[in-house]
Amino acid sequence: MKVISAEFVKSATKPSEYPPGNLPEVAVAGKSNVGKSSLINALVNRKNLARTSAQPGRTQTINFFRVNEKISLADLPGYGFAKAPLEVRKAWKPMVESYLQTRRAIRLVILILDARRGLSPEDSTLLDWLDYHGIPSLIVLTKADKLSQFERARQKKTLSAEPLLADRALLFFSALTGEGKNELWGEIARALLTSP
Ligand SMILES: Nc1nc2c(ncn2[C@@H]2O[C@H](COP(=O)(O)OP(=O)(O)OP(=O)(O)O)[C@@H](O)[C@H]2O)c(=O)[nH]1
Ligand SMILES: [Mg+2]
Repeated sequence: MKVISAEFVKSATKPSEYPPGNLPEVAVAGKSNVGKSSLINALVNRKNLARTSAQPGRTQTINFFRVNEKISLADLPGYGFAKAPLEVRKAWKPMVESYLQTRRAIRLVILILDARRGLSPEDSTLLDWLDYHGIPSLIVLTKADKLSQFERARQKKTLSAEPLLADRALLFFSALTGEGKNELWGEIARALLTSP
């Protein structure tokens, strides 16, 4: 998709603060530091629209962006960062759960995994939860630039053996090289088309 405009809309921690849900929304979820904000920046061809950091736990609110006045993107705070202050870790669950439970505009949740790693217990819990609630999700394996072709094939095989991931598309992505960007936009467009 050709990105003509991309802007930050607002940050929120609870439903009363969300922007109006009048656009179809794609949420980006995953472990802390996995590359969620970087993926959003790569998708919209902007260096720092979504704030990124080498330190895990950068995104601590739900950040909403608007693309082409047509699509809303929600950058969710990451989970599984053991070193985060207790209040931050305690705030994560209600923040993300109430978002996923109440946000009617959600059309797709992109679950990002580090292409080099396996599925964490938190990833499985989230995926299970999305499946149970019938929320469409897409697995994206990011930081693919760090893997050789051989390692990719091996990783795909390992992940496909996970019961939760069997029969699911696994899309390699790199915010660094732009690999997978067109495919990901294609998947997003498809999700927006096929949803009510
Ligand atoms: N090599 C490589 N590094 C990446 C890629 N995507 C992200 N990174 C790096 O990974 C680190 C974390 O990226 P972020 O985009 O801030 O990750 P996040 O998931 O938003 O992190 P939190 O907001 O803390 O949960 C940064 O140092 C990025 O430069 C990628 O595709 N390839
Ligand atoms: Mg982030």
